[in-house]
Amino acid sequence: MKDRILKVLLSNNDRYISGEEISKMMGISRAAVWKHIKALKTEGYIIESVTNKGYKIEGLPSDLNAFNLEDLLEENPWIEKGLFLETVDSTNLEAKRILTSEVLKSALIVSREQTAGKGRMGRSWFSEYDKGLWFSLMTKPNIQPEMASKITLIAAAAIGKAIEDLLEVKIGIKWPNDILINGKKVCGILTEISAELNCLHYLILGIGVNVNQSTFDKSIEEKATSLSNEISEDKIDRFKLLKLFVHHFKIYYNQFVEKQDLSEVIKFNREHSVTINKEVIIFDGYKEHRAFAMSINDEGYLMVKYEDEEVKALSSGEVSVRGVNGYI
Ligand code: BT5
Repeated sequence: MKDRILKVLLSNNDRYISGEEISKMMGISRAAVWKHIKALKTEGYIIESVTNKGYKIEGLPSDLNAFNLEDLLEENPWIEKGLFLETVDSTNLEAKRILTSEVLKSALIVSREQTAGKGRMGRSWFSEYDKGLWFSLMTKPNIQPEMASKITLIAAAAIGKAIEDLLEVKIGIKWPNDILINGKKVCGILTEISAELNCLHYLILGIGVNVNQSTFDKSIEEKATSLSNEISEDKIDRFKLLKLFVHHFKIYYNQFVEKQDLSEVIKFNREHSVTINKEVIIFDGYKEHRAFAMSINDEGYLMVKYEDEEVKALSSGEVSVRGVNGYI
């Protein structure tokens, strides 16, 4: 009911609409209308109420809301479905759930909060209410499953570029899925797929950006930061960031899926890499190995030289890499 009243207010945002009129439309009492308006106000909607005139909506609660997501979808018809949530366990999990009941080519799920945000390999991702940009983009690219790891590189370039477009900062990419500012993690990417051996059913790209937090959980405070912390600004617009991401992602994604062209993405990853030219520890799921990260090749693989001089190309899907001296 509250959402229906909100819709009425929004579609009449150029005039006052009386409590009487709303109550007739909704088939509820005027007192009930008032109760819902009060609830909307506590959610941050700015609603003016004037005696004998009624209600008029003057402002939305946050930089990121269901309405601007709708605008984004209108500008991007290639995204078939959008979902804006107050809270969810994980936007990646929600994307998977949606796919069990709907046939979709693509979907964008954004939540103000995640109660069980996921990192890679069963790790967790802190996703505080309304402080960050927590979202998943589901697509069904016509590519082989082993190519899916390239989408992580595409996403890293797209979100990295979005951050640099929006703010005066230089980001670093810790190959392949962490975005850093001044050596601290500001964004993580989790790419999940559903596939048969040689057929990809769908891909879910989960991206978490710390935007407006000023403090972090003890367990990550040494290595995590937020955009607002790094540029000393109170409030950074998450919607603008999402919009820029979608813009850059679409360009890179189409280059890759339609022309197998990753050149711009690789260039961006190379230019921003904080992994290259460093001693690293590589975890292959069984054991840790020490190596030297030499370069990122044209396919986006990390070229490393092991201690026994063997040179190998690592795909992001296979290994986890960290620096010898701590996080980077
Ligand atoms: C990642 O994993 O960096 C991928 C994170 C993806 C999160 C997005 S949010 C939307 C979508 N829905 C989800 O459920 N997930 C995706 P990984 O490289 O494994 O890093 C995880 C590690 O980063 C944790 O073990 C912590 O040490 C640290 N960490 C957790 N939360 C953090 C945060 N908010 N900021 C910085 N570091 C964090």
